[in-house]
Amino acid sequence: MLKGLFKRVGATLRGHSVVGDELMEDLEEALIQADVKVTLAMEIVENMRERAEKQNITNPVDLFDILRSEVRNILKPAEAPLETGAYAPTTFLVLGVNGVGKTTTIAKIANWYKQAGNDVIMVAADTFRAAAIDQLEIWAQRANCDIVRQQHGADPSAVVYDAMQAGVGRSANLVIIDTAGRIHTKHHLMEELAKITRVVEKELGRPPDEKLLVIDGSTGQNAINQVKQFDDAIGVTGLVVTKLDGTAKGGIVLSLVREFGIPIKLLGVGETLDGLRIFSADEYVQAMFYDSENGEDEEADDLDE
Ligand SMILES: Nc1nc2c(ncn2[C@@H]2O[C@H](COP(=O)(O)OP(=O)(O)OP(=O)(O)O)[C@@H](O)[C@H]2O)c(=O)[nH]1
Ligand SMILES: [Mg+2]
Repeated sequence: MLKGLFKRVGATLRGHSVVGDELMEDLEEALIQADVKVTLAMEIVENMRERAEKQNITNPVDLFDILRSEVRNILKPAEAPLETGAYAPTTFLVLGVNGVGKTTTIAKIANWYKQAGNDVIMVAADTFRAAAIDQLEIWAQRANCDIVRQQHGADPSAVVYDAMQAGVGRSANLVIIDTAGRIHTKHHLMEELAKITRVVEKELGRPPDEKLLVIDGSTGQNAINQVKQFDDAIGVTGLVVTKLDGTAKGGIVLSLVREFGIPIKLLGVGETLDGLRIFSADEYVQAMFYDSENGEDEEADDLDE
């Protein structure tokens, strides 16, 4: 599903006949174009230069292996499974600015747990946007999960309180909370999200097991500001990077891992319930470089199984 995100990087390597300064400069530029932040692109290229020299590499195409291992080394520490609570219900709070794919991701996660035989409650705590509750309701039907909701405009914390009562009361396996991407002001939003976490903590006896921040993979460097803001205000335990099936160039994932060290838990690779992948550094690298190396436009289907 990920379509050789690093296509241009591959084209750069193939477009040179010798390994030298010019290639390295072009490579750095290609990485930056693929949403790798400048300092990290410089670091990757510098490491490659050193390794190429040590190994006496003269054919640019032989740099693929080195680049792949550099990228893998950056991504590997970001692998981590979703947390499970010490006692039921495991509770996930899903955060992110508007339109990044929160609700869709929640439906995918809910469906995944439900398919594995779990009792899942979806929580409609985005009460700000008029259509949000109905949207979650439709997904709950598709995933065959329960939903806790109130009317449009209700206090999100009150919805979460109801959901925790229900979830704790019947020891549901998973409670997953949808939140608003935008309300009156950013400050209000962060306050509201903080209040929701306090309600979970009070009712559950521990904070949410995951505070998952959803990032649109095609956002570019602005994603760094988003992570910073949510992490400062709420604390983020894991990232979900969505829309990697689209025009995303993939480098933003490297930048985020390097900048924050927050695990990447899941990837979104489609608009339907099955468009969710567990993040694996190896698979991500394989998918990124797939058509780069082959010089073809075929899709990498490694993550599509
Ligand atoms: N191609 C693709 N589209 C996605 C993916 N995830 C979500 N989308 C689409 O992105 C759009 C927004 O998704 P939502 O799940 O409504 O996003 P949201 O963050 O809940 O948005 P708000 O509730 O408005 O803040 C929809 O059109 C989704 O189908 C993905 O992994 N791939
Ligand atoms: Mg939503």
